[in-house]
Amino acid sequence: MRISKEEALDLFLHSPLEELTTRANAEKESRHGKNVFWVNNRQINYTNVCILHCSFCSFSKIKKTDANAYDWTLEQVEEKARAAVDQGAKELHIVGGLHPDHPFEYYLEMLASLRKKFPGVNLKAFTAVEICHFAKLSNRPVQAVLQDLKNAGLDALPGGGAELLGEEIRHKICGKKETGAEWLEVHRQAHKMGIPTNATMLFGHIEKIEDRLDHMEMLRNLQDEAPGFFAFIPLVYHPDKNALGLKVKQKTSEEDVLRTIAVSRLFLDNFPHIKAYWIQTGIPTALKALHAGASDMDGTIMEEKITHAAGADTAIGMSPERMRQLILGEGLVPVERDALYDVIQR
Ligand code: V47
Ligand code: SF4
Repeated sequence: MRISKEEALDLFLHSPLEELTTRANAEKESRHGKNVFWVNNRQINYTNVCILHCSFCSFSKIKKTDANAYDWTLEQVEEKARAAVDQGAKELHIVGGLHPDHPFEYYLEMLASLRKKFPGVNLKAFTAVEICHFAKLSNRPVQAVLQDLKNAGLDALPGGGAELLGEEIRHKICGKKETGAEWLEVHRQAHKMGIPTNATMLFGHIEKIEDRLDHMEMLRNLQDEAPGFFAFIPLVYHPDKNALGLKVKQKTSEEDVLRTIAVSRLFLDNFPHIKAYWIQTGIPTALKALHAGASDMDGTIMEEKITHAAGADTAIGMSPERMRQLILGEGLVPVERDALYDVIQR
């Protein structure tokens, strides 16, 4: 039976950790048995120049002239993609800052040329925030933008930019970003057009547990109305070198991460997967999360910039062999997938 927000809050605050994780693990096993999904992928962050300045972000640069600002050419993007595909990548996860100058055609060309050169790889590209930016740039509705991107080769949308969807907390941490309702609308449109997506949640900063549950409820409602989410990804806030870090000195605790994963597995009963994003949780916590409701390890990643700009101390990627060994070491079954959750190898 579906749990309410009040029940989820009670579980989060009062259930002994082991009872909670055991219950979430049973839920995960009823869906996926011992299977743990992972993808051979690469993240490609094509630029860090961004017209926004979210309080938690250490990655973006406002000025193109900043010493650390970069903006890759399509050839450079292609080089990164080739290196990944040569190593067996099945997914390219492409996201970047909101660059002030590139026309919408730049992004279409990026997808079209990658699709042509690397037909076997899934293109999981552009957060809802970027999609809204493209809609403004091209002065066209979101649906038309998504259709053009789909025609150019887009397979799926990643889940970034969701942060926390509730109005009040969103205003506090990223007031200039598109609203929660706008984020949801992009994903609604994508799902209706047959483009699957993910959903993230940035937690462990100044929010209340109620904000997390409000966020999850909005996602659960959208998934009921217009199904299309594959995975929910709790993102652990990292406080180095960003404005929010002046208020929040430390990453949240392992217990908070495990409780969040477990409650999300129980609450989001219409989501196929909960991800343990090892880049942010650290590998030991991600492995514990696999016994607390998570059924997906994201991937090999190869190059991570956003969390590492904010002080992540994990490696920036891992080999497919290590991924398999880590999952096997937990007594679980590694299942290699692509971005659309088609199984490559069990
Ligand atoms: O949207 C920014 C977050 C996101 C920080 O869809 C931060 O499969 C922690 O969305 N500390 C990008 N997080 C990452 C993302 C993602 C990752 C893995 C898989 C998928 C998927 C999506 O990173 C941003 C923002 O919410 N972020 N700054 C920070 N200081
Ligand atoms: Fe720009 Fe995204 Fe960073 Fe916000 S989180 S400043 S939109 S790159």
